Amino acid sequence: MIRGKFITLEGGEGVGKTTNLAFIKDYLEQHNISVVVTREPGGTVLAEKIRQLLLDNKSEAISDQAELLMMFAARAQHIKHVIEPALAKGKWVLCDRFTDATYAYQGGGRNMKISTIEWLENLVQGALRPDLTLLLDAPVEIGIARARERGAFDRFESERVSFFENVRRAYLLQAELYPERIKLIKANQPLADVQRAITDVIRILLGLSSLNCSASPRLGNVK
Ligand code: T5A
Repeated sequence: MIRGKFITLEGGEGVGKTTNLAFIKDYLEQHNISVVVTREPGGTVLAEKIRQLLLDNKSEAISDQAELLMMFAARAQHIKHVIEPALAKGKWVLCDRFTDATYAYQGGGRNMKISTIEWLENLVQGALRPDLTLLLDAPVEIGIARARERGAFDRFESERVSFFENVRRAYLLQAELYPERIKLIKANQPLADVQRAITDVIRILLGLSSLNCSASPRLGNVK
C-alpha cells in the first residue's frame, strides 16, 4: 500500500481555507484519489470538544500555556485516530489548519516560545509533517471583513488587529523557512484566480505538471 499524501491549508481568519478545501477535494477525486477532509483543532469527537472549549468566547480566560497544550492535545487525538490511519490506507488527508497555525497563532500571536512549540511538535507528531501546505495570504482587514459577514466572532476572531498582523507575519516566516513545503497563494484576488493558483500547485504534486506554477513561496509584494 502506497502511503497517502498529507495536505494542509493555512492562513489567517476568513482567507478562504474552507471554501478552497472543498475545491481541492473535488479536484483530487476527479483524479481518482480517495480523500479524507478534516480540520484542526478538531477531527475526532474529543478533539471537537476541545475545539468548542477553545473557540468559546464566554469561557473563563484561557491561559496561553493551556491554549497551546489544548491545541496539541487535540492534535494528538487527531493524528492517532484520523490522520495516520487514513495515510496508512493510501488515502490523502486534506486538513484545514495544522501545526503551522500553532507557530502562527500561539507563536506569533501569543508570543509563546518557538522552542516550546518545536518540542511539542516533535513529541506529538514524531516524523509526521505535511507533504504540502497551501498558505492563503491576504491583508488582515480583508480576511476579517469576510469573516465578519458570517456573524458573531469566536474567541480568536475577537482578538485585536495587531494580533492578526503578528499571526500573518509568523505564517509568512514559516513559508520563508520551508519554501519546498509551503506554497504561498495570494488570497486577495478573485476566487477563480485563487483556485487556478491552487490547481497549479496540486498538479505538480500529482505529477501532472512540472512547470513553474503561478503560486510562489517568495515573500515580495504580498500586500
Ligand atoms: N488555531 C488553530 C490556533 O490558534 N492554533 C492552532 O494550532 C490551530 C490549528 C480555528 C481557530 O483556531 C485557531 C485559529 C482559528 O482562529 P477556524 O474555523 O479553523 O478556527 O478558522 P477560521 O479562520 O475562523 O475559519 P474561517 O471559516 O473564518 O475562514 P476560512 O475557512 O479561511 O474562510 P472561508 O472559506 O470560510 O471564507 C470566508 C468567506 O470569504 C469568502 C467565502 O465565500 C466566505 O464567505 N471568500 C472569498 N470572497 C472573495 N474572494 C475570494 N477569493 C474568497 N475566498 C473566500
